Amino acid sequence: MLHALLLLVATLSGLACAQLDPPSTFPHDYPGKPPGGFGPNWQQYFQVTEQLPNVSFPLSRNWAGNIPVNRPNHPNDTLFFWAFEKENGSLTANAGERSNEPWGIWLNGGPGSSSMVGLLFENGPLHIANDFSLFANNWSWSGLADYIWIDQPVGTGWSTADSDGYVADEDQMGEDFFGFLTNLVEVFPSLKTRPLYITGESYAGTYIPYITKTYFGLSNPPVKLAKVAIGDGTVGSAQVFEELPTLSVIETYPQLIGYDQDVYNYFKEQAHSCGYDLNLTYPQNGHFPTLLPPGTNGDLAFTKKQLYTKNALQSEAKARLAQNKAEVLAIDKLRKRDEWLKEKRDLTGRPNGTIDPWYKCLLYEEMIDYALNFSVPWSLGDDEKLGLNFDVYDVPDALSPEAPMDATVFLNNNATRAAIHAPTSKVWAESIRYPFGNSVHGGDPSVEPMVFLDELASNASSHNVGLIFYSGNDDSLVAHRGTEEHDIRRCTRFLEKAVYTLVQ
Ligand SMILES: *[C@@H]1O[C@H](CO)[C@@H](O)[C@H](O)[C@H]1NC(C)=O
Ligand SMILES: *[C@@H]1O[C@H](CO)[C@@H](O)[C@H](O)[C@H]1NC(C)=O
Ligand SMILES: *[C@@H]1O[C@H](CO)[C@@H](O)[C@H](O)[C@H]1NC(C)=O
Ligand SMILES: *[C@@H]1O[C@H](CO)[C@@H](O)[C@H](O)[C@H]1NC(C)=O
Ligand SMILES: *[C@@H]1O[C@H](CO)[C@@H](O)[C@H](O)[C@H]1NC(C)=O
Ligand SMILES: *[C@@H]1O[C@H](CO)[C@@H](O)[C@H](O)[C@H]1NC(C)=O
Ligand SMILES: *[C@@H]1O[C@H](CO)[C@@H](O)[C@H](O)[C@H]1NC(C)=O
Ligand SMILES: *[C@@H]1O[C@H](CO)[C@@H](O)[C@H](O)[C@H]1NC(C)=O
Ligand SMILES: CC(=O)N[C@H]1CO[C@H](CO)[C@@H](O)[C@@H]1O
Repeated sequence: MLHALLLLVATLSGLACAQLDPPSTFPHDYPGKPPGGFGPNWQQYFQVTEQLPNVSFPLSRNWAGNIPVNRPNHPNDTLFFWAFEKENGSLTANAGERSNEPWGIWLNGGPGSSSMVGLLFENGPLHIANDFSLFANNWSWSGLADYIWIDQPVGTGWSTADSDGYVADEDQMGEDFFGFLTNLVEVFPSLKTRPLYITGESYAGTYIPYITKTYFGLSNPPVKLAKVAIGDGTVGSAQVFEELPTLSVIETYPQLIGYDQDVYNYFKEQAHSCGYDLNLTYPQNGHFPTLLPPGTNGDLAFTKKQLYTKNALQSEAKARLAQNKAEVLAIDKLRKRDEWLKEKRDLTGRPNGTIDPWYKCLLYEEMIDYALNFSVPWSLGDDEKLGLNFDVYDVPDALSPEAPMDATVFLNNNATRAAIHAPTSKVWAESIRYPFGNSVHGGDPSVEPMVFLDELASNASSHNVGLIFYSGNDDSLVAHRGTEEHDIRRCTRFLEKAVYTLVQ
């Protein structure tokens, strides 16, 4: 179960690049929609009472649908939620009741990934098997507390947005989130005073700190935040969560480099040249030096990375591998690239340039390409049918073929859609390239939460809100070493508040 939790989730599918405006979508009005503002009378409307296809096992009572974020002039900007209660009556308790019983929210990342993936493959009560049948997950987090999976920001998953209503940045994301919560707690009034745990993974490592920051700025928040927990989160820069930890990933899984000591020494020296071998102590005195962007060789444009799904990352790696092979054949280019050798360890003795200094500080890309090209079993998978067999989120998983982890069949089925009150104005996609600022080419313009983590931790201390960062051992993309680095770097004074869990 913890293993499954670590699968992170995002793809580039969804929005076609050809279209200029992001799509306009809107919620569907199902029969029995109450008139007027939100209140407990909406529980009946949202309750999932129709039979879900392929679900032949009992589920706790659950509610689902779209709720507006209260953004002025954007009535179709909504978030989609699917809530499962812990025990009969717990989520429908009256205002002020069960005030010591926590409730939780789960968020997937992306940016632009649906939290339905977390629900259906990681920590929810119903799971989809490889053959698209459904089975009960007996270890759902809804067995611990009333739990709600939420698609956000607006326009993600089953959430809706008009074509100029997508969030501009993370601050707007935070405002939208509290607009939604303000309405949600009118439907389930006991949630106003019960301790809230906001949990999520991957790019939720950017969302959750911004949501928490927004919360601390509200004079009268609609909920009572108790803790936040971020798994394998992108709290810092891509360099810190991706490039810097590469050596530690290789040390954990030396089979990635075929146990080759020379190759290991090369990566080690490269990590040192790039300033990635920071020695962490607790308590840490002072800040670490600033790391320079690794993409300085101009050949691999290095922008703040979108976190892809396995499939998208694999095709990226595949493209790089193809390019690599072509370049190995082009002797002139190779010679040109060999000029890098002057400043790096001399590898001329190695056959066919098996370690390529051209990558400079892009150690993560180099590690993956190396494994795909030279290390069994990954090197066996260079085949369209087999896939590449490199699961960036779970290094020891070399399944061939990869598990499909595909929720489109279940969620886009009309009976499912109607039962969970999902929109009819869109097709559910696991992930979209999120169109920040309503531009299909827009990336996230907000600064990384690492920049305000000190202040966030200080606010959290004074509000008695716990911050939990946890990491999976097998995730190479957002690896634990990066989490240790950014938290120790920024939060030494507050580390007593943080819990580090290395999930085996
Ligand atoms: C759950 O509680 C409701 C009232 O809150 C009741 O009508 C219903 O029968 C209960 N269901 C089960 C399975 O206990
Ligand atoms: C889940 O629990 C049910 C009821 O206790 C049991 O029948 C089922 O086998 C369990 N499923 C798994 C995968 O353990
Ligand atoms: C909201 O959706 C409705 C359809 O339900 C549509 O008629 C309306 O134009 C949309 N509003 C905006 C601002 O996009
Ligand atoms: C900290 O709290 C103050 C209000 O006391 C708020 O204005 C500020 O945005 C918060 N900052 C963070 C990073 O939480
Ligand atoms: C970290 O420590 C190791 C040995 O203890 C040393 O080789 C390395 O240079 C140190 N890194 C930095 C950045 O000081
Ligand atoms: C990758 O491996 C193949 C053999 O499997 C070899 O022909 C090719 O040169 C290697 N590529 C690089 C970049 O070394
Ligand atoms: C239901 O499960 C079967 C496999 O048992 C699968 O073929 C089918 O696509 C599933 N349907 C839905 C709507 O999930
Ligand atoms: C699903 O519903 C839509 C209308 O909302 C309809 O056009 C489509 O044919 C339905 N699909 C199936 C398989 O019934
Ligand atoms: C320069 C060099 O070592 N070239 C070798 C690369 O690998 C092929 C086959 O694996 C050899 O034929 C080359 O001699």
